[in-house]
Amino acid sequence: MYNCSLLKFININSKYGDLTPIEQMVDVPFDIKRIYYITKVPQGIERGFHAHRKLHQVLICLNGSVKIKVKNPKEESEFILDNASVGLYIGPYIWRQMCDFSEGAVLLVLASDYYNENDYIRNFDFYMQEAVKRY
Ligand code: T46
Repeated sequence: MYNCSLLKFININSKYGDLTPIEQMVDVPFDIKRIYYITKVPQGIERGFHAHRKLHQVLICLNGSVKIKVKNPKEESEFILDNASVGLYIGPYIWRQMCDFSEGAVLLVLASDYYNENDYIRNFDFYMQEAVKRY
């Protein structure tokens, strides 16, 4: 899907456990300026319901699983993240929802910029008006 795709990272597995390195501009297609993580999401809760104008992000589920629903004016798709060495890249003008968080799910997000509420489009009708010009 345009501006949204799975990334497979290296998983260094040994008898001591697993290690996944992620380097900016090598494993993800941007410089990482911020990380945040989402935990303790109660059952049945959905998050997201917005798009970003400029932000690039990679979502990685470090523990448990979570479903990510994404759409643009022409396409929509769903991804289940349940592997700490797989990330979902989401670029600008992709509407996203996160749901079906399993108990204990940990969703790590790598972001290309600092937090800026002005970069969010949180109303779907406004999103469509802006996004349709870009697809
Ligand atoms: C996204 C998905 C995957 C901050 O103060 N700083 C931050 O860096 C972030 C990410 C959020 N916040 C505040 C803004 C809200 O008052 O934390 C509160 C919850 O944020 P929000 O409702 O946007 O959370 P989600 O889970 O719906 O969305 C988040 C990111 O905001 C968003 O960029 O793509 O995760």
